[in-house]
Amino acid sequence: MSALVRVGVIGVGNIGTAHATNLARNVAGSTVTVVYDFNADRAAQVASELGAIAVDSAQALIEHPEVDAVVIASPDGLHAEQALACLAAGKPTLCEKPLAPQLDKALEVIAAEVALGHRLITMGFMRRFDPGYLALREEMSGAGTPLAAHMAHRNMASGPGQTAATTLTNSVVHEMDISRWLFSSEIASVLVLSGRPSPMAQGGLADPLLVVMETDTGVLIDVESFVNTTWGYEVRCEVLGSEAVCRMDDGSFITTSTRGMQGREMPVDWLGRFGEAYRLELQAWINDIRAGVVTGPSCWDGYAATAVANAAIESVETGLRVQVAMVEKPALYA
Ligand code: ISE
Repeated sequence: MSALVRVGVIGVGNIGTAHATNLARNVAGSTVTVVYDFNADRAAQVASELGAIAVDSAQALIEHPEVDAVVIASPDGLHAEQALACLAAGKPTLCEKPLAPQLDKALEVIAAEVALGHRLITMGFMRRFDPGYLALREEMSGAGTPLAAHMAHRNMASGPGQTAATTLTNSVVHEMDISRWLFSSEIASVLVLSGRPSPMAQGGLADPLLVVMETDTGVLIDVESFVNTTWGYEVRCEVLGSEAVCRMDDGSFITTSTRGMQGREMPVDWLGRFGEAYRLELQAWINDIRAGVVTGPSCWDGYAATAVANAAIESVETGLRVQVAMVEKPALYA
């Protein structure tokens, strides 16, 4: 491996471009050598801005001799097959969430990594690197027994073709992961309620959703998921312990009071809210590669979050509280 980790980025839409730019400019120890996007013009533009080359397939990028490590930032449905190709090529990979929207695909990746016998894939659950969530987890340790949590995850506008299922696998998957991380427990059951849809929700989308989860240790978590605020992007989390309640306000935005008004700027999307978390996540990943270790969120974390999301989809369809079924955890992820 050269002195710098040479990264190939698959998918240079919103988040892929942010990752590529961070890796080329804001992360120590890495450079971006190759990009791929199904939109060839977009790939060529990002490549020329970052001094990389564009290739014409994800496979060509994964196998490229000047790619030491891969970032998968393609559409969700392609993550698993590209992760399998990275495992076959033996290259360390940062895979954006979800590992796969479907459980069987996530399990295929787990099986391939277990067969390989060592971890190569890190999941892009960037909230675990967010200073706000880290401070919350630290504060919670002095709040007694965790009992409940109230979370809100609000996006400006739904994407084209968005459904309740994709809201769960693409968006609420963050709360499914961060709940496992905050409470060091698996999610045992989930119930999803949808009420009156917002008039801003297009195409009959059920929005907002109320997602109620219970961990296997009995912590109750409610998540309001709303993807059509029109006013801004917000992520909130409050944890109730037996001795204190701890609230993470929305990042590190400063509230200003003046002339009878009080307010602050709001981010319009996740890059505005979690920009630093993405950079820290990438820096940790590059540090790991240079040290020859893999310590970030694992394929098991990806699989577990997909298992909860799939149970949540079943709950939307049946209206029932659904138990989350998971396979036994392989020793690789102990
Ligand atoms: C997006 O893909 C993200 O990962 C954001 O963090 C999340 O807030 C958004 O809902 C997703 O679509």
